[in-house]
Amino acid sequence: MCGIFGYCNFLCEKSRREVCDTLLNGLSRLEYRGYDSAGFAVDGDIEDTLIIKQVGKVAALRKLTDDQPLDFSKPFISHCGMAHTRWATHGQPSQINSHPQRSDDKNEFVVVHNGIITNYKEIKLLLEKKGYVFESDTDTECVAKLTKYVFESHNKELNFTELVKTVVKELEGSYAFIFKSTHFPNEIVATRRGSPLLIGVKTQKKLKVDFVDVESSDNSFATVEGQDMSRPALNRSQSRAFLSEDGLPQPIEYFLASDASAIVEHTKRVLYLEDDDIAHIADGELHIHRVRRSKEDNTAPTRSIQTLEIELAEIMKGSFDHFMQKEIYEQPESVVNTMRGRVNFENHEVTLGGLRGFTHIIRRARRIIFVACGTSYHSCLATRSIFEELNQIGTQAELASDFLDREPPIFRDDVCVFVSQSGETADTILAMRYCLERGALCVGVTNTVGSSISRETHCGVHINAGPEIGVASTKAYTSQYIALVMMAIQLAQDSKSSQKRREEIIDGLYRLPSDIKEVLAIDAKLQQLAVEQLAQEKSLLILGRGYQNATCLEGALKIKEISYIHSEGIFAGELKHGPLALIDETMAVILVMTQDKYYPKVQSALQQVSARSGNPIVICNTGDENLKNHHRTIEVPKTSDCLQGLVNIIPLQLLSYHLAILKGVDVDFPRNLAKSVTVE
Ligand code: UD2
Ligand code: GLU
Ligand code: MG
Repeated sequence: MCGIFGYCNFLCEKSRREVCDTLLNGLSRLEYRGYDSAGFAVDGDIEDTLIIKQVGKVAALRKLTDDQPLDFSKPFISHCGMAHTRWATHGQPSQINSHPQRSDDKNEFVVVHNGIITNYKEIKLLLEKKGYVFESDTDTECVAKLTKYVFESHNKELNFTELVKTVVKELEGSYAFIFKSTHFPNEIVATRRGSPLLIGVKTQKKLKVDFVDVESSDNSFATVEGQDMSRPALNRSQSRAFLSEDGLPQPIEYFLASDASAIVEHTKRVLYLEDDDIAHIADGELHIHRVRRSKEDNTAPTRSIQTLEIELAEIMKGSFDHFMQKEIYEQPESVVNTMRGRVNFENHEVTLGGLRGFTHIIRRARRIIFVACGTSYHSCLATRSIFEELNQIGTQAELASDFLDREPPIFRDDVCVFVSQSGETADTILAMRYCLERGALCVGVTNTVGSSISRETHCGVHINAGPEIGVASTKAYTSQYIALVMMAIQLAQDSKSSQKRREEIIDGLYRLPSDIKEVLAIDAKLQQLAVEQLAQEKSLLILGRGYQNATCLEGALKIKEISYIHSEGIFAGELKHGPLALIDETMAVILVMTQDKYYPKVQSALQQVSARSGNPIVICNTGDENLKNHHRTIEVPKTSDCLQGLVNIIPLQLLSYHLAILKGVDVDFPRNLAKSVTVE
């Protein structure tokens, strides 16, 4: 989730204008990551901190900045500023929820944050008891306020590093942070766990060494006689990289960012922070400490300063060629983000905060009606049967456009679930309004906090997959699927009879990240399959049954939307009723045949296809020797039947990607399609 940028100049004079421009340009570089609001903090005129922030684009923030009554020519010999693009997870996109977040109205401590603090409610409660008044709905604000609280409860005697260390020890979740404080002018502390953060270094002269020592907490705060405890003893030997030849401090600039795309235009010398590193920049020096000093801490004793050889365009996508590929590969993490703070794997419970207060109504529903378009519709199909099984409520899945055409009867005791990555899909919004008018309970499942669907539904679930840039949806599909499975489990939570089944599914969810990784590991084989066998095809059928019907439709959609090869997902049960006529030795077929209760029936589909000289590629579970010996196979790990579709879709996503590359398609921007379909 979204972007962080920080800029520190030491002994090299910059005007306020230059500082603001550097911060705003840094944010522009991070725009591609997706965001809903932006803001930054710089020094004011009298030992204070200015915060400028608002909802919307970086260009609008630039304009807002220009409109401030500030002396932009004011020079700063040394200065630390920080900036943020926000993708809301806690609280709507609004000016007050934008970052930087602050400790109090004097901006004593300000912080920018990427990620989610899962225990923020407990911290907030504690601070409220101590008299702190919160102004935003973000999880981040509690971090700013906790910092002030810790500082004051230690009689303001902690140095900045120790302070942040004490604060982050209390935090759970994932984060990258930059802290700035009026108590520590011209200093910045940055730390991370789970979210990326790197630091670029720019000097005129060469650095003495190309690494920074990780300082152990033993000696870095040793009390030097006669010296104030509140400042770390300067330990020259430990920041030897930043001294010039003559041993004197030299002019230096630091750039902190979520990824190298925002840094590379300034410097190619970068240092990547590791989880639990605390970076302190002060007096032109960068010091790195660890949050916890533990004997098991086996991170390296130094952080090397590397030279980026790559070009901007490459960095944006990390080591990936396209956003779609990056997003496919992100799935082991994005599925965890969807479950984070919601699934308790130990006591096998699911708690979707967004449905709190509504579960009893949903349980009493006459029908559950899913309404969605495209890939989102497939996530509904994939999970419909687990809803029916666990809850014994009639559950139907509707394409929003067809639903609108039909204007079907909708009643007050219906529960309608609207699924959309962007939350702005026009057809789905219209269907939602239609159901709202008829008094049904409307539930949203979306990736975008503050979107129309998120706002207008009665309740819902944010899938928290992080921004998806590639037009062909991949990680949003798996996260929507999981959100719906979690919902089905939560609704059934009181039923004793389904307890074993729920536990089995939750255990499957636990293994999911490693299952997905296992499939990603056969990517080279899939690429080869695309090159040698599938790229030449005019048409490709994908067959399956039961839970895998959705996989077939979604796999075929991926292939047609980005490789432009005609592809159809076919319910294997329907084969005899028509599609079988297409099968001969030239027709390309992929058969999804993982082991569940439908396996024998899919086996008969395989026989029907083989009997017409078809030679399908079979997606099967690892170790299915019988299939392996007689067919071309793609092997995937076995999981709970109702989750198998999450694993099975991955090879089809990868195949569609490779086919698109072979066809020379601009993968992230396929012709005729838009990411967010906001017209009917
Ligand atoms: C909420 C916070 C999350 C974290 C967590 C801690 C937000 C956006 N989420 O997550 O940041 O603090 O609590 O427990 O602040 N909703 C709709 N329609 C939709 C999607 C969501 O009405 O399509 C509502 C939902 O009913 C809830 C709110 O939006 O009232 C937040 O939904 P969520 O899924 O982000 O909720 P949760 O509890 O996982
Ligand atoms: N959880 C924070 C918020 O919602 C940060 C989100 C982000 O990574 O942009 O404000
Ligand atoms: Mg879409």
